[in-house]
Amino acid sequence: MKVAIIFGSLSDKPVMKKAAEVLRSFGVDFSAQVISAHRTPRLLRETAARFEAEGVEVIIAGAGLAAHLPGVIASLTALPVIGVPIGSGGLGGLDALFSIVQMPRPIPVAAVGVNNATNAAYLAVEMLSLKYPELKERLSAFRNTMQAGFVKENQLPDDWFLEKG
Ligand code: RP5
Repeated sequence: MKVAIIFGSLSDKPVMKKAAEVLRSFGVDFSAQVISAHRTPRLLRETAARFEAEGVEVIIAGAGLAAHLPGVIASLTALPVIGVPIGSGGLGGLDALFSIVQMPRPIPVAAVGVNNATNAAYLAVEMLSLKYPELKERLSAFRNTMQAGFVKENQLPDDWFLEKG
């Protein structure tokens, strides 16, 4: 199983490293590369072909501003692409969100929330768990632990409405 993480600039790294952390916690192999649709278009084309040759199964692509990287790589391969809108620039990521979520048919890009590279990785894990039973088990164990932790940490005392603050 393999995920390729790409992002448009080194300035996206603080957001995109969250995807790497989640994939690593699930033991999913991944590669990471800075590549730009408008600054390195030829390299992007070659990279899409290489991903297919290497057996990459899901691509996570982060970009800010006009954010065409996820859509362009989606046009160059039939591998599923999860786009992460990055909140760089004056519009706080709304520009990137719209670019990614409004992909014209028939080239879809799955979109997560602005800067939510964490969810992009969880979605990639869910996709891969359809094929890899051991990953499905890890995901199920993670969900059970998360749920139990949530219940434990979110108990309301009887007099919760009398507390100050
Ligand atoms: C996009 O433009 C990148 O994904 C980044 O979010 C944004 C700004 O890039 P830099 O000018 O910081 O390289 O291509």
